[in-house]
Order: sequence, then C-alpha cells, then structure tokens
Amino acid sequence: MSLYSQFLEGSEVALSKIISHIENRSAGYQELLSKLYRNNGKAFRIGMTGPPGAGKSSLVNHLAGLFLADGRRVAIVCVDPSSPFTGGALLGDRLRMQDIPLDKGVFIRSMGSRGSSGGLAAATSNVAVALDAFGFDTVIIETVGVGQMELDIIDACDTVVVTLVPESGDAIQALKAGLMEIADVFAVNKADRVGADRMVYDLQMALEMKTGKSDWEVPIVATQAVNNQNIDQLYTDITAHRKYLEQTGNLTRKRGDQIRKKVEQVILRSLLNDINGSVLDDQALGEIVQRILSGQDDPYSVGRELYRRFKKMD
Ligand SMILES: Nc1nc2c(ncn2[C@@H]2O[C@H](COP(=O)(O)OP(=O)(O)OP(=O)(O)O)[C@@H](O)[C@H]2O)c(=O)[nH]1
Ligand SMILES: [Mg+2]
Repeated sequence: MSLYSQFLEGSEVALSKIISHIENRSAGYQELLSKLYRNNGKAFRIGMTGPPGAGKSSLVNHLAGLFLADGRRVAIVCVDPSSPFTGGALLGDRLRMQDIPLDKGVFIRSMGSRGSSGGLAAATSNVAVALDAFGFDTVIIETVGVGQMELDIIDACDTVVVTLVPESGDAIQALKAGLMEIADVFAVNKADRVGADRMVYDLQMALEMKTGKSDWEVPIVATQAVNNQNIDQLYTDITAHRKYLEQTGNLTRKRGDQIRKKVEQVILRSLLNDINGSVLDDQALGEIVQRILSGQDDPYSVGRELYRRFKKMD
C-alpha cells in the first residue's frame, strides 16, 4: 500500500513520514501537496506567538485539553526546536515527546530550523495542510518572537493569540514590534506576578490608539498557565474569534488571500528554479557579483538582461 493510501486510512506513522517529506522537500513533495491541498480547508488554525518563555507552550497545553474536551482532534506544531514543551497538568510529560504520535486526539510535531526562514514558513504552512487533510480539525502553531518568519507563519493562521507577560516591557514596545497588528486575542500570562493589571491596562490603551480598526474587538485575557487560571476565558475568546471570522465572511477572504500568495510563491519558486538551472548558475552569479562590486555592472541591468535571455529560451 502506498504511503498516501496509508495516510488516507489514518496511519499516524504515514502522516509523520509525509510531514518529513514536506519538511525536507524531497523528490515528489509537490505532487504530494497537490493531493493534500484538495483535501484541505476544514481545520481551524490558531497561531500562538510571543516572547521566549512567556508561557505559550503551557497555554497551548491547556487549550489543547479544552479543544479535546469539546470533541476536537488537535494537532500542535512547534516551530522552535530549541524549546521543548515544558508540559502542564493535562498532557504532562507526553508533550515533551515531540514527533511521537500521542493520544487519538493530539499530535505534536516540532519543526526544524533547516533552510532559509522563508523556507521554514512555507514548510510550516504546508505541514498544516497535511494535518488538515489528515483530519485534524484544530491545528495550533506555536512560534517564538515576532521576526519576519514568525509573521509569515502567523499569516497562514486564522486566529492569532499573542502571549505577553507583565515583564514584557510596556505596551508601546508591543505596538512597535507589530504585535498590535497581528493579535486577534491577547493573553497576558503569568498574571500571578506583579504588573499584570498594568500590562492589561496599557494594552487596552494601545489598542484604542490603533488605527484601521476592524469590528472585532481584540480581547485581553489575564491568564495563569501554571495555575490553570482563566484559560477557559482564553478558549472562549479564541472560539468567538473563529465565529466572527465565519459570520462576517472574513474567513473565506483571509483564506482566499493566503491561497493567492501561495500561487504566487509556487510560480516564483518554479521560475527561480528554471532560471537557476538555465541562464544562471552559481559560478555565473559569482562572476556577475564581482562585476557589480567593481562597478562594471549593476543588478538592474544584469537582472533584466538575464530575464530577457531566459524568456527567449522558451
Ligand atoms: N509564574 C508563572 N509561571 C508560568 C506561568 N505560565 C508558565 N510559566 C512558566 O514559565 C516557563 C516557560 O513556560 P513555557 O510554557 O515553556 O513558555 P514558552 O513561551 O512556550 O517558552 P518558549 O517556547 O521557550 O519560548 C515555565 O517554567 C512555566 O512553568 C504562569 O502563569 N505563571
Ligand atoms: Mg514553547
């Protein structure tokens, strides 16, 4: 039986292999993704981001439990190989065992840092496609920080939860880091520590200053992941955001935009592959760079000329 048939029959081992295939971009992965994409679009994707150590994994741990209790099938993708799940009450130690299919309900996978950051973001969204096609209806993606890669990953999610802690610095900093733009829900975790109320208040102020408001009012939830406090509220807000997306048609629009970007990516990647294999190779590029460095040429002339040459080849 082929790997794909095993996948269709619900084998988590086949799922793991297919994910590695996608992650490594080994031969035939695009054909595989073509099939997976046709079976995709049912899962709810939740992005969890925030500074290192804010308690994202602890929150995900509890949230996964709440989704499970609601009869959902949950998959977790952890895009930070350096940080193992620290575990919580419900799934405990099992969450540390990454890459191992767990319960019937929860599947955890951590993504390696291989390849360029753009590559990792694309690979992560493709892995989410595989999980969706496999039948997980809830996919939670955890990333650390807010670099370009994280923003790209977050872009592929339906609902984004930004986790901050009282020590994260002031809300203005969050504003500067672009967090206000991407957050659908804020969790101010470690609310057992001093400064949590202040952080919530400052975030509220910052949200009020935000321009280009949508009609979704971003909730701010003070949580204590270690004490399992207020995570049910976080869960309620996350599911409310999903309902909002569905009812306003924003979900369809958002996914349409994501697909548009994906198609562009596929075209660009194919073009780049062809160009690299024909009018450009490593050595040629090296020589061009030298010429440009010494002022004999410039990137615009070279780029346009190479593209013209490439088009003539058809
Ligand atoms: N005091 C306190 N500690 C917490 C709380 N939530 C999590 N922690 C602790 O904070 C530490 C980091 O928690 P994680 O859940 O691993 O945080 P994370 O954001 O996933 O960390 P990275 O993935 O490494 O960025 C752990 O020691 C947790 O026990 C909380 O509500 N209060
Ligand atoms: Mg973590």
